[in-house]
Amino acid sequence: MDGVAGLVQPHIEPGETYVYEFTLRQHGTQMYHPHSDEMLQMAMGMMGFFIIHPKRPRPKKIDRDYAIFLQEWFIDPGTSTPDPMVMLDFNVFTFNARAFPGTAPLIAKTGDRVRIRIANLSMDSHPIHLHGPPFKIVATDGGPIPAAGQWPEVTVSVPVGSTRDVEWMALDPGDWALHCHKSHHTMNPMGHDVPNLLGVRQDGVEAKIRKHLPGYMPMMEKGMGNMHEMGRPKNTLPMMTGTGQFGPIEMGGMFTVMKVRDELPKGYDEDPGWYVHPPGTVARKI
Ligand SMILES: [Cu+2]
Repeated sequence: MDGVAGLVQPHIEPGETYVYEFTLRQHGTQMYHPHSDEMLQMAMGMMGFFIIHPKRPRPKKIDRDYAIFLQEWFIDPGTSTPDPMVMLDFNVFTFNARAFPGTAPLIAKTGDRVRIRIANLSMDSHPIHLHGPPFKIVATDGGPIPAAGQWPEVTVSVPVGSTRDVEWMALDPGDWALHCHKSHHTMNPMGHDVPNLLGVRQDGVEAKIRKHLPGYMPMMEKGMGNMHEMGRPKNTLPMMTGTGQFGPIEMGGMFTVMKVRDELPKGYDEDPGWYVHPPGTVARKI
C-alpha cells in the first residue's frame, strides 16, 4: 500500500475515500504526501508528519520533542494563492506553514534534552542552523543512526524528500536563533528586480524617479536593513521583520527562537518573553 497512483493503486478521485492498512515495523520521523498531481498538490502544501514511536523507549529520555516541516512557496505579492508553476524562485519560506515572526518559539528548560525533527518536501535543501551548543544528528527517515556515526554539528542540511532528527542539550539559558542558513530563506517576499545601488549616494533621486516610475524602490546606499517597512501590496508580509528587546530583528521566513530558561513559571506552553541577560553578557557600544 505504497500509494503511487497508477503504479500500485488507482488515483483517489475527489469525493472518494481509500483505506490503507499496514504493519509498522520501523519507528521514527516519517512523512506522507500525495502521489497524484504531485507537483500541484505538494506546492499547495499537502503533506505532513507520520511519527512512529518505538515500542521500547530509547535509553536517553527526551524532555522536549519538536517537529518542524519546511516548505517554500511563491505567492505573488498582493495575491493569496501559491503559484505551483514556479520551479526555483520562491518568496515565502515557512516552518510548519508559518513565516517569522508568525513562527512559534521552541521552549526548553536548562538541562533538557531536546529533539527537533525536521522534514523537507520543498524544492530546495535547507541547512537548518541552531545557535548555542552543537547538536547531534541521531536519525533520518531511514532509521536511527548508530552512536558511532553521530558527530557534533551546528547546522543540519535537510535534503528534499527526507527527515533529520537532531538531539540537543539545552546547556545554556538564552534566546538562541534557529533558522535556515540560506540567507534568502530568512526573508519574506521582496522585489527581485530592485535596482542594486549599494554604495551609491542617492540623495533625493528616488523621489524624482518615482514621479516617472510609480513604485520605484532601489537598494539603499548602505543596504536593505532600513527597507523592511517601505510600501508593499496588500496581503504581503514585510521583507524583514520581527522586533526583539534590542530593536528590529530584520528576519523573516524560516526563523524562530529556541528559548532556554532556568525556570519556566508559566510552563512549557507559554512564551516566556525575551531572555533577561545577566549584567555583562550583552555586547556594548564603545
Ligand atoms: Cu532554506
